[in-house]
Amino acid sequence: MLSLEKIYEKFEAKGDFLQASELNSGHINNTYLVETKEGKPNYVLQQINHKVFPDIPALMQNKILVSQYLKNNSRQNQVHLQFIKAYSGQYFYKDQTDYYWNMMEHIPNSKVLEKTENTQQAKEAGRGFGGFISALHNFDASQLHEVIKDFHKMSFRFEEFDHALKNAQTSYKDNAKNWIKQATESRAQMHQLQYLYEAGEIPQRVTHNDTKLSNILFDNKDNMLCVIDLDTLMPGIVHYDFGDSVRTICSTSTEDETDLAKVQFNMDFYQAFRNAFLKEMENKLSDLEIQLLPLAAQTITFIMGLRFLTDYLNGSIYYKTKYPEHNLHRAANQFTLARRIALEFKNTPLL
Ligand code: GN1
Ligand code: MG
Repeated sequence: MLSLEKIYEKFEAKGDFLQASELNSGHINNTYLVETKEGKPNYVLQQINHKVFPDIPALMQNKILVSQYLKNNSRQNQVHLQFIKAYSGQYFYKDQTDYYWNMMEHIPNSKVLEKTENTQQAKEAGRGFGGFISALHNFDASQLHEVIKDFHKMSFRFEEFDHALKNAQTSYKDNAKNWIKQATESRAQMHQLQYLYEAGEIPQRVTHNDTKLSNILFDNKDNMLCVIDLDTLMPGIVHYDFGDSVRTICSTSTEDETDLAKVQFNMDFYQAFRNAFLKEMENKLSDLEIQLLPLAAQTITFIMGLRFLTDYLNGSIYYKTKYPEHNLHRAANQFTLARRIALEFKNTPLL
């Protein structure tokens, strides 16, 4: 494989390479901070996982189209992602081992949060993700490629789970038996959003599809700067994004926490996030869409649990893991959180 320096030099960057260090984020791609001798700008260089994303040129086309649209259609002072062209003229570089790379300017004085620390951050995250979907309200979703087919479709995720369960090693099934039971018991309820979408009750929108807290950049005063990681941008429903945010922003633990007593739901963060999100949406959501927001939080948290569990049963071939039970522990964490969300909203009529 080429060195990171050589890959960096394939792009039309301004500065000379000084050093690169891995940014510790994400379960799928490899991401590096490239510091230049000039120091301004620095860059974020990313190797995209082609086992997960089958058509990377299409993915890059989505990212460029949407980031340019956002630049032309957002309020002033909004920070935007600035992708860098490779000397080939495209926004990606394919190396000799068929790995694809893309690069963007690093946004200075920015930080990423793994866990919400205060309601200001929850509110700013709501402003970020709500503003993102709102700004794309008039963007024609048919221009976008479906980068991962059926990404948040519950019936597809259950098909994958069923298949994994059928072929799993007995020891994996034994270790996971309580969570397999929980997944199976929730099956019907967790399909509700999908059925409403398919029945045309919930409108299609352009969605980000990976709206976790760590996909927002904050400044050092906890103001939101920018939404990042546009890899999974595709047509979807607002519930995917709202739900995925709530699962990370309103949990008192990260998804790697193994002490399930620490996995709690923070209602103050929820209210702050929700209110800011809805304010940005400026009456664009229907009453039914709003009514379904708590179910969305439960459903997307559940689907992450189901995907982690499926990957565990498959022998951990999809997500990066640090130890053999990592995916099982993540599944337990997410199923626990989904249950706590259901309890929090049990008196809220969902439909
Ligand atoms: C993956 O790689 P990362 O962390 O951006 C996954 C998301 C999950 C997330 C769980 C393409 O995102 O769907 O929510 O892990 N992305 C893909 O943290 O599967
Ligand atoms: Mg992602």
